[in-house]
Amino acid sequence: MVLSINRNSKKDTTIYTLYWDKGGANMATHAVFEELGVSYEMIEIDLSKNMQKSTEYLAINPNGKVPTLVHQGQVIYESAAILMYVLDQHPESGLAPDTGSPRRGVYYQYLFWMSSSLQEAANRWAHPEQYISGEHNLQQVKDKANDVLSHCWDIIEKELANNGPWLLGDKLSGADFHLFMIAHWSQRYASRAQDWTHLNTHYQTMLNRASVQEMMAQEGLL
Ligand SMILES: N[C@@H](CCC(=O)N[C@@H](CS)C(=O)NCC(=O)O)C(=O)O
Repeated sequence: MVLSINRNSKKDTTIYTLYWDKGGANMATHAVFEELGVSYEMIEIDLSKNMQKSTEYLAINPNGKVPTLVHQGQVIYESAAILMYVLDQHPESGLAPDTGSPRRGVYYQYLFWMSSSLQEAANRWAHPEQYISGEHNLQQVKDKANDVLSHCWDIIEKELANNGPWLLGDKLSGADFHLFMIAHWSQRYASRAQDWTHLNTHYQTMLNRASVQEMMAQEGLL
């Protein structure tokens, strides 16, 4: 399915193309497109049909994973990198701290850390078979991932309690969209972000944003 959102705005000199799957790691950038009000098209890569491993898609993203962004002919993969790149095209949005400001460092910190620690643990919990051969020790992989997830939620909970309501304090940023995405996935995990007080408030607040609701409606998640 190809979804085209064309807002015919004068600033839309190029359109973003995002390869996606329902509820995949595309959710954060998709919501950010809505938040920014830019034009974009979404090309569905149905993971249930293994489309991510097709020759055509592997030629675009050799990892065989979604999301992938194409902008001005440039292919970019990795959800956090895509999010940061898109926000750098729209500095007026204020969703990414100014380059060189101390907050920019914290913004990098959270996006890199979520990508390499939180999101990675989420993947290990959801897909333990990707990390170990055979079926005997899958539960051990999940148990360990569960511990890491809970530890990560503890870290974020403390940060939100002391310096919230957003990851960067009083200012919403792209990092909050990435956190929302992983928190949303976690509803089916043993370690759910929603079981931490401030994380749950963050999740519900993000969920109620018009941009997030629109993204979820378009992805068939409501
Ligand atoms: N680190 C990558 C992970 C992307 C990822 O794991 N995507 C999943 C969907 S949420 C996927 O495409 N899985 C298909 C597969 O592994 O075959 C990112 O953040 O972009």
